[in-house]
Amino acid sequence: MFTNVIVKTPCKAVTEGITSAPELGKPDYEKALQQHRRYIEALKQCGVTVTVLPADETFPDSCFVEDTAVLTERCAVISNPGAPTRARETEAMIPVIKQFYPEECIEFITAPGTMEGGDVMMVGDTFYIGRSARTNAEGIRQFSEILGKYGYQVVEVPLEKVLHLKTGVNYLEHGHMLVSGEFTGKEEFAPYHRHEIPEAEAYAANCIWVNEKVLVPEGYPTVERIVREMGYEVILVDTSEFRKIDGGLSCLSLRFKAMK
Ligand code: CIR
Repeated sequence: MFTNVIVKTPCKAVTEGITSAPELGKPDYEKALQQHRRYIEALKQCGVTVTVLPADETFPDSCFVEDTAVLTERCAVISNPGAPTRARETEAMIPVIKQFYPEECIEFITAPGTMEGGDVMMVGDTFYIGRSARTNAEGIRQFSEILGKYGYQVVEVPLEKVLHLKTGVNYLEHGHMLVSGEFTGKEEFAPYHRHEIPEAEAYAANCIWVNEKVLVPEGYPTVERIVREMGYEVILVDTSEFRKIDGGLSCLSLRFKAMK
């Protein structure tokens, strides 16, 4: 169960966030703020305490806090984002994470290692990590060494096309996994009950489980039905503005069980 969530208000510069899909247009700032507020309400419905950090105009992508850390039940790992414009987003997160984790349980990925939290998927005591344009071999080596100390297992998954691991695969607990595109046939995920997402709804493979409820992006009826059939209460959240800059539901928060 998660006790806490950290989010960060989108800044005005969110319109200049990194995107692989410029044809979708730039996010509308006001609409992004509205959608973010609704996202916070949805998280509160899941029984977590939400810490809302103020917007930071220095970093257009800074609302995607997931990429700055991996927060486990035994330690916090501050990442080193591989996107140069995002590398220093972690600095503002450290004092916030210190409120929830004892200093001796806070670890760091350091250069030349890079890692973004969007590449890390937790399945019980196993952490799958995508080797991507943002997370490199050295970052994975450091992450494995750190998590090994805390009794966790780390499994590397090479990515072919998508930005982050969780762009295409998400674990929704109780054995359920949403998989799309390049992840549908991956052997690593064979032990799970894999629900294949059709290409037209691939964006919505990025759903999040929060304390037995699941947040699903609005406008993807097949994914909504699949998640309802798992037996979960679904909360729909419109993320159209974040999608324009490759952001999904998971990217917008850090969900965790606080250690203090
Ligand atoms: C980026 O390219 O870094 C942002 N525009 C999107 C980050 C999405 N984060 C995530 O999937 N965890």
